Amino acid sequence: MLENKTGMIFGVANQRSIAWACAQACLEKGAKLAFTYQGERLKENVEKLTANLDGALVVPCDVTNQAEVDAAFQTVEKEFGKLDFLIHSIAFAPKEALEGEFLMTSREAFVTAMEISAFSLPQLARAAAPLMKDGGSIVTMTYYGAEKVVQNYNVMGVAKSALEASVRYLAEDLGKQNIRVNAVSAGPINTLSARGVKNMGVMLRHIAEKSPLRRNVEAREVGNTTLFLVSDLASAITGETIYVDCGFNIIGI
Ligand code: NAP
Ligand code: 1JT
Repeated sequence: MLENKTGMIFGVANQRSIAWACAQACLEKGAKLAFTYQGERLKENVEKLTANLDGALVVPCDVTNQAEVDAAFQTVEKEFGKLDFLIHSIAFAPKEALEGEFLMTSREAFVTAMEISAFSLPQLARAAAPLMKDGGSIVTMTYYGAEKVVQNYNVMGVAKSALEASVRYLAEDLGKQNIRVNAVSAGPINTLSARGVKNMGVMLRHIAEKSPLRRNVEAREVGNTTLFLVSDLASAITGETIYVDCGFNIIGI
């Protein structure tokens, strides 16, 4: 399904990362991938995970460093010649902003969360578009806290709202070039990011009880929906946020 297609994946920290599940789904369907990592700390992890993949690229890319972003896309252009899809699976907010009241969010925490979790999408889309010569597909990861108040999600919810709105504006801008832009709204998954979150266990149990499917979502399932969105099967879908959450978001009381 993705034979002859090349993709760039941002946000693999370890084997539990949603980005890694997306990568596996795409690799199974024949895609050639470039992985980016943030900082030396994660270099070894990503290199180990990708060691036995055919023709995979591994490049550093901290989105707060524009020179690194430019260099990453230059490497991909040089090695792959073109890009068909980009998977954005990056978010960050200081830990203290993900507990207590949103009211108390510092200027610094707000700006950091918005820069890394929201601005990075238009930033990467702008760099990717010139390489998407035959059109393309961009997918980002979001969460329900963008839309409804979820205790402790706080400034990340505000950043995810900005991210989802960015998906719509980018879809309009890039539609002319046959580049589609969508978001996957995943239910909570126990990844490295989520591990630091207070009451994650309580939330996972609540969803296992209340969601229509009576269970939590697996990263593999988020990967499969992302595969669908980057493939030609989704050729008329753009600007959307698709829920992969065992139906939890449709429940009122
Ligand atoms: P993860 O494995 O920790 O992935 C988050 C990634 O973001 C890490 O690779 C992290 O690198 C990267 N990142 C942070 N700051 C960065 C920067 N300045 N430049 C480049 N990369 C940076 O956690 P995950 O749960 O898979 O998260 C992936 C995406 O899914 C996020 O957008 C998250 O909001 C979204 N999501 C997660 C859930 C969930 O419950 N897990 C639910 C819905 C949506 P470092 O480790 O170096 O910081
Ligand atoms: C970040 C973190 C982004 C955790 C994230 C995230 N996107 C989803 N999650 C999981 C989550 C987090 C909270 C939550 C529900 C789900 C942590 C590091 C910063 C980026 O609240 C109920 C807080």
